[in-house]
Amino acid sequence: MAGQYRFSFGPWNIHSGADPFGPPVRPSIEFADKLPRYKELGFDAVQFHDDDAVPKLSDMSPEAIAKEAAAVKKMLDAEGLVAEFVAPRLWEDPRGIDGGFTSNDPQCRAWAIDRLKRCADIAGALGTRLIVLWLAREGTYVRESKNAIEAHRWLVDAINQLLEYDAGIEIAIEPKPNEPMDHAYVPTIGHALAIAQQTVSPDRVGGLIETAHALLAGLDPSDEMAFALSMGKLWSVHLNDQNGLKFDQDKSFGTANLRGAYNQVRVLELAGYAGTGRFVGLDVKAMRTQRAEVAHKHLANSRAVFLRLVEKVRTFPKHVEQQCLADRDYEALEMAVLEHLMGS
Ligand code: 3MF
Ligand code: MG
Repeated sequence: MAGQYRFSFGPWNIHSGADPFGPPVRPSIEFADKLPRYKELGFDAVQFHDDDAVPKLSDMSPEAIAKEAAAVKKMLDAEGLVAEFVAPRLWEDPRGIDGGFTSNDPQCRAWAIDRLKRCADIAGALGTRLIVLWLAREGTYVRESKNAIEAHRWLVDAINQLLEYDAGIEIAIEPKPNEPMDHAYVPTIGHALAIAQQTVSPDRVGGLIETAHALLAGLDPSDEMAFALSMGKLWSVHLNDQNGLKFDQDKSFGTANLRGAYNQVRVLELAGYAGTGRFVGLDVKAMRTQRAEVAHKHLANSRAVFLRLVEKVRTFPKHVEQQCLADRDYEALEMAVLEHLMGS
């Protein structure tokens, strides 16, 4: 069973527990020391921000960046790991303070597009063709501060420039409705895939859906996934969980809403996602209260819950489902699902 799905996470998912109200509570761990953890925890692929791979890329030439990324590829090879994707971390640079692609400052917009190209170079050196765009600060706190119509066109233009720069690249947009911004410009997968259609190469622009982001938008993550899957455009997922409408919690998969988690696994099963070769990414964070010695359990637990739910989806009695649908008895269907999940 585990062999059919392949799992990934990013180095930021093993972290020292700082939050906006307090400092780190666990020692920080070097990237190289995180790598051996992947296989131990049952994972095959690493998700990268561009500066996870090349920390000082802002001060380096394109050639030096590609060389350093090639050295990281060797570290992956040594651990039997692959890179799943690279995402440009525009939101920590001073030039990304007001977004980047949608900044009012043309110099910041030019910088953001240039950084996208370096990100593609890093992806090439790491052996992946997937770029993920989480558009963190592409939005506003104050609606009057940007021309939102123009901003959406700038976004399409930036994506086009990347598609034209590297013909091998695929882009998965990771929508999120808010945080850090009050409102973000691409809040849902519907927005992301509409943007995709406006680009010069719609077939090379798809989506990554994060459970918590869909919930923060007031939507059902499994239906968001189904929307992308119906178009062959779900190119990764960030499974996690979220307890209501608040800050992005990145809780372990299934911990707040086990049935919601079951439904996400169900759509992936319905789509034959395991056979597509795409990864199941887990964007989960250890709680700040977790001691350093056990601050990796959230990853193994999330993967274990996922695989248990695959079992549950595969063993749900098909004849019961068919009978309930034929009778239009959805109360009976719902009870059958709950009984199945509760193990009776
Ligand atoms: C923010 C996120 C991000 C993205 C990551 C890769 C830090 O809510 O989910 O995690 O997933 O930047 O795109
Ligand atoms: Mg994410």
